[in-house]
Amino acid sequence: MGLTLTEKILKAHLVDGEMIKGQEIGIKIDQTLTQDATGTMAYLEFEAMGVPRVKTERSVAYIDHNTLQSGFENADDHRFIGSVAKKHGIYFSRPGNGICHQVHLERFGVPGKTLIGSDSHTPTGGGIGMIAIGAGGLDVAVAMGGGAYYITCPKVVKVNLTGKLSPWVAAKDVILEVLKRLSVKGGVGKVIEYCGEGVKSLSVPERATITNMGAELGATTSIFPSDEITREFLKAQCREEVWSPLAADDDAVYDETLEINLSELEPLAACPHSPDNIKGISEIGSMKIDQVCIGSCTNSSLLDMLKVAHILKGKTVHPDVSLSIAPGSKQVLNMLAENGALSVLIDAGARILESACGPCIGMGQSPNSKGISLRTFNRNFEGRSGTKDGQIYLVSPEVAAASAITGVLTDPRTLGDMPEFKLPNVFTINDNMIVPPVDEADMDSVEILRGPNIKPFPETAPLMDSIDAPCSLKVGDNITTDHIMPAGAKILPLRSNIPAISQHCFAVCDEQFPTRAKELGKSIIVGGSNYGQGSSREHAALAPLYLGVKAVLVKSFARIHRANLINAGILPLTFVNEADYDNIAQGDQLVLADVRKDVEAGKSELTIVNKTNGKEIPVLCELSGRTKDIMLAGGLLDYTRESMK
Ligand code: MIC
Ligand code: SF4
Repeated sequence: MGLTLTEKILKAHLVDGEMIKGQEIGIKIDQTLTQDATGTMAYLEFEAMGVPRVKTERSVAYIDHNTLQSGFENADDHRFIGSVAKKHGIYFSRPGNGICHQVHLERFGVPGKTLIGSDSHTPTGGGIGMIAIGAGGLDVAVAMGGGAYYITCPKVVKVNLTGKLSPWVAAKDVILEVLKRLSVKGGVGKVIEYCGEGVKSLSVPERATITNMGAELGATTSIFPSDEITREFLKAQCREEVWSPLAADDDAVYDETLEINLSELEPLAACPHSPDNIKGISEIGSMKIDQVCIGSCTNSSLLDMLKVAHILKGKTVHPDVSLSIAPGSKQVLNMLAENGALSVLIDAGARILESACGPCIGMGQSPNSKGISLRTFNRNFEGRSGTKDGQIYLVSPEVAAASAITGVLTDPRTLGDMPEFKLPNVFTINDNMIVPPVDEADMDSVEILRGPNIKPFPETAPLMDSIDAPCSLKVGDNITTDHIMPAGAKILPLRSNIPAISQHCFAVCDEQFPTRAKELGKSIIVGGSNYGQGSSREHAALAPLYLGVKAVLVKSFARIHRANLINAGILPLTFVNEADYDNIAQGDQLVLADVRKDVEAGKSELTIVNKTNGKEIPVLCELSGRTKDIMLAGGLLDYTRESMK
């Protein structure tokens, strides 16, 4: 029986377990990446492990998220990360060099290799045939130390692409179509593998847009084959030597198949407030807009920018619209400057931002009250833009640019003929903003620069014998990590200070939560389905840990967040009968008697007694041998320390 590309790469990296779908497997990690909003914590964790040099083939630390320096905190974090990187064998991509996923694709990614990153959009690397997975910072720290990374052996979904995109229909519309069909939880436990004739018509940046936003499906990752188009891209990056051809076997067996005829797609938008709330641009109609933001790791490649420049050429941004553009990397920005496209953007009235995440993570450019903002990004969760009642629509760069001129949502197919946009034969390459680490022999000469805002990892404790605690918060379905631990310019500088950032935990849902939880001392959170979707930020587990949360009981979890809870020593539980969700109210006193003994014994069905209403609620506690030991130890850091003894 033939293998899928996913299975081939996973098999070649398997170090623990068996390739049986649904079971936990450990894989060897070749490359890691971090960004600054998760990086400080990840490197504190790495330091706590006491491993002197990273054991990966390549580890890179990027500064791209917290680039607004309105106080000393972010700049201190940048310096800290830079010094740790230099000492411990990690390449350091300086602020201004670009968004981690864009730069990694350009300068470091290698087909067939495994990559984990402390950012949920790490699957961007699947655009060149990598198995690239988003993970919590602690998992990345362990991988840097040479440890395996554990995932549930995934199902593989084949997306068979046929036909060719019509003019002005974009790669973004492909992934929006997949989101429309599968929803934000449709990818959980699965890898999305793109195949078929249609693949040949998509360039690497287009493929990367699709794999990037596959994160919004909840998928483990997404992947394209590595073919001649991949080779051309790597050659143009002067890295042809890392290329190898990779594809699924002809007789590979998939768990599910999705057929997409590219020729039939039309321009789409994800409407507020979810990436799977998809409608056609023509269906929404010519709605008046207030803002357009172009950029983010989804759509900031040179190809995207050239399309935008073509549409804006000789035009002026509509008087009622603010247009901002953040090219994805120094390379992209530099090439736009060299070929004159930058001047076109400036001339049209675009506000050019530095090559960083910027508005995507609420670092500036929050829209006006109730403002309608078209963004080429990947997430439109409520409040993420920094404006609570902002209405964010996720669209392609083509729709964004066309609408910026007209002031209303505009179908780019009205623009007339589309020229052929080509990638250059050679990109402008200058890696002068990537600092290599010092040699191992010199590492003692590097001083680690710690700012006063950098506080240690919160205290952990082994799993309690019994948990007798109130429900401190009850929330509904599809709670995102942006609800649990909001980002934005005000809160992000606290990412390296868990006591301080915890004061903002769940601020979007209930401002009283942090005070209440702290006063209660220990408590349990109850939620609906797909709890913890979105970002990989482990702060969404570390803040509850600091506030005394001992267990989270929900209808279902998103993958990375569940792993982060376990890593933080918080028990993840799911309802056996979803209807029991209604049998718990906020404030009820819940008891999990003898939980430690039961977990130790490998019991997966436990009972919670709701002392307030007398109901007995069966819950699932599904832990494997390894995750069980992590829970018992009080989290991954303690477990790793113990196993290194
Ligand atoms: C995001 O897009 O939500 C982020 C900010 O990149 C996060 C990481 C973080 O919260 O630091 C992610 O996607 O993992
Ligand atoms: Fe940065 Fe936005 Fe991409 Fe997250 S989704 S890495 S914030 S650009």
